[in-house]
Amino acid sequence: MKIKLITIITLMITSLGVSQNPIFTSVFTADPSPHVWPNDPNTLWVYTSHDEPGSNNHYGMTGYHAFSTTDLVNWTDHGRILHLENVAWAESHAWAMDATYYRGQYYLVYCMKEAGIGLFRTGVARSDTPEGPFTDLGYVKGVEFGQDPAIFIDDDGTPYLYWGHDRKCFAAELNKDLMSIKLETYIELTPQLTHVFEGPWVHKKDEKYYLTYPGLTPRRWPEKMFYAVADKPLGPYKFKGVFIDDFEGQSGTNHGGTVTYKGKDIMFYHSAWLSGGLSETRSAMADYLEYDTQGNILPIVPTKTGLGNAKRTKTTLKLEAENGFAAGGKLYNVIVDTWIKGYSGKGYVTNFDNPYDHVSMLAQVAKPAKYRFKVRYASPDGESNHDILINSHKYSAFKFPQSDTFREIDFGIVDLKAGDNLIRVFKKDWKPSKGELAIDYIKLEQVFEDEK
Ligand code: FUB
Repeated sequence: MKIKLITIITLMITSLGVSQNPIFTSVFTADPSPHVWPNDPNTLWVYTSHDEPGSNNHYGMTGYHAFSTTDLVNWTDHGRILHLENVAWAESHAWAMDATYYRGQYYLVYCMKEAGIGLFRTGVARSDTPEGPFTDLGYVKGVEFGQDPAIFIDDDGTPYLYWGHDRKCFAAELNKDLMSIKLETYIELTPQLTHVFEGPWVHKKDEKYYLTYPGLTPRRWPEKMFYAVADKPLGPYKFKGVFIDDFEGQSGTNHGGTVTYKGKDIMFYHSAWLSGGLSETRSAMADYLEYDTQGNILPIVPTKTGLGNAKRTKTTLKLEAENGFAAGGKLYNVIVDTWIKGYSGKGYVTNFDNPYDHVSMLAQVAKPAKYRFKVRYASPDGESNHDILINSHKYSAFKFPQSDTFREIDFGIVDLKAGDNLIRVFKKDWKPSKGELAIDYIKLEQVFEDEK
């Protein structure tokens, strides 16, 4: 009955065309971590973990995504930014994460189970761009059972780490390399956080520290979101109460964080709305967060209109060719170059010299759907001919007209399947091209039923 109701709600939302929740409908996302980086107040970033379509459990979670927007309606999914495969010390459970900007670089702080012993560790990965891909640096020393880490940098630049699972929550100041905690600052916050289960997140407002967390009232799932307030980052915290109660179509877990964007506070969390009520196949949600005059958080009741722009959110997957290898694809006999100027990201892929030379990029989506496929390229020496394979389907004889500079070309609508899709741009095997193709990025734009 519950599943039926969710399906009806989802259909109504889609047909009204105004849905802002779930915020991303192209891919399953959980544990959202929202941020505005100090050097770019116009862009909102959301980092998420990723649920595999069809799995409906957390055990097979393997990687993370980054999303960005400048208008809360049009979102870019920057694809997979870190995967279990890229973390030598880990074996499974790419669960909740957080991100931070610290001393000029971007960090992802995440949890995975350590290979061999199966203990949750808090990993740290770094990138010089907010969209990654991120490179693992190892796990934080001094943290055991490091599930659900959240990092908070105070106004004076001091970094703090919070983590917790299974009805416990801990915190400590981090050393400046973010790779170990200051043992003398380590504190268990559990007794201060009534009902705490996991997923702590700290934000500061009006000189107060707010610790929000998913919790369970005695022996009762699903999780609700609670909060506590302190005068210092490591407490003592005063328990305040629940601010996201049970709601229709929620998942067993809840988890999220808050951000101030363009003067408004927004709470990101997750539900099971996109999967039609499959409890462990989740999707990120966003609603405004408000306080009363005493600084108490007002209850949030999840709404389909979400951030209320009267327009449905639309996500475009943008995959930088030069990141193909780190983000689940491959560079086969091609190289990354920077000679032709005007590329986006860190470069482009070129030198498709021989038949079968190719670049592949990974597109992860929630459901079988149609996407508009665009490629940004240059081909200074003349037209170049290439095959494009989406999974095993060959969209052959793509012509890239001569272009000295990078430009986007629209190749029309393509089909993606639920889960992992490999998009491969091949050197054509039968007809030599005059031009030397340079691929900057590919884009896959969501196409809604009423837009076809
Ligand atoms: O997403 C996997 C796990 O579910 C997270 O680590 C928990 O907080 C819960 O959301």
